[in-house]
Amino acid sequence: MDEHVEFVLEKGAPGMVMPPRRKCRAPFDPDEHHAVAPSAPAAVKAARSAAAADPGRARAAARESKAKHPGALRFHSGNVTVLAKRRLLLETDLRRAIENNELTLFFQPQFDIADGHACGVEALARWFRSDGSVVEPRTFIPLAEKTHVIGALGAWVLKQACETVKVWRTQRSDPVTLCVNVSAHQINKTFAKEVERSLKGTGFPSKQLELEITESALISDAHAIIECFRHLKAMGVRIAIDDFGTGYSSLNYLSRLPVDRLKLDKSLVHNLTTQWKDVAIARAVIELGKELGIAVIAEGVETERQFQVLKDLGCLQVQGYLLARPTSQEKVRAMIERPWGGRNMRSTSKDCAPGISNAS
Ligand code: G
Ligand code: MN
Repeated sequence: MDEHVEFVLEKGAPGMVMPPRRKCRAPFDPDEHHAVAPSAPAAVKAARSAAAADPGRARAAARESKAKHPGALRFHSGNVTVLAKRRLLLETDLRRAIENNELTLFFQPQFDIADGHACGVEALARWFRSDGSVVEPRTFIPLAEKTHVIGALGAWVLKQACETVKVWRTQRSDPVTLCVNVSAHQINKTFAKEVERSLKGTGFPSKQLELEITESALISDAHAIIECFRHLKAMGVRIAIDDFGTGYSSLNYLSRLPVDRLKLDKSLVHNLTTQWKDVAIARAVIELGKELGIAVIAEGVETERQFQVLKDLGCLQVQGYLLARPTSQEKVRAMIERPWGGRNMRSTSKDCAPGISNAS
């Protein structure tokens, strides 16, 4: 057996019994993990003493195991522990970051292809650490999801975004739709109530808020999520399916869920100029949206050629680096007041695409 071993077992794993509490000397949270495998007393003994010697490491290892192998009995080597330890540190930092306002919201505008009118903004969190480094959401969101920090993080993003965007107006002085990403891990019985509280607390109109959930999240726990989103819909909140076209694309939830918008995934958009099959899929999604009365926005539009293909396919809305990168609230607020964010247009009367010199 590895010298640096931790014994971890999710509570309630099949075939295992919990030890009586008084006999369980390992000093970590009993709700979270650890139990005894009666058939392996020696292993348990060794693992327990290792865990008792370094409970922080044991807890981190348990979390690692729980995320990857729920319900399993696992032994961790030192290597895994290094990763788990790093994650534990990051988790502590992330909790502190939320409390200390180290998180900032950036916004990325969305535009109507027909005339460049800004139709929405997507709120995206950035974590600026005190040492000057920036942590991208693709690093800290999965971490937040695994460690339950996601609830606090999601609540912060929603409240902050509503507070910031409520006075923003587009060039036609209509209010801008605010899109906020929601993780499946945030959704529980109280989620709709929490959203309602944020809307009331900030005075943000519910019909201007669009919550984005990924397709894969819908596969994992469709029933609970659909229930919750029905409540949200009844409150007037809009619903979008993020990264559409990459998950299992079970179309069945489109008829069960009150979806307002599909976000065509950036990987599909990326391949539009090289893969005829992806063009066919994009065309099908755009047509499907039209049939169902659901808006379709293409995300991750990076080149003029992609833009042109989308326009030819009848896509009506775009978001991506070609038009604007996610940026600070001051910059994006100025952007949405002008067509195409104020970028130079290579416009003709028929063709109104952004100029190549403007990609930043
Ligand atoms: O999963 P979701 O679609 O919410 O992802 C949004 C992420 O995509 C953000 O991190 C944002 O910075 C990034 N993003 C936005 N526009 C583009 C783009 O044009 N290209 C690429 N590669 N990423 C983009
Ligand atoms: Mn999104």
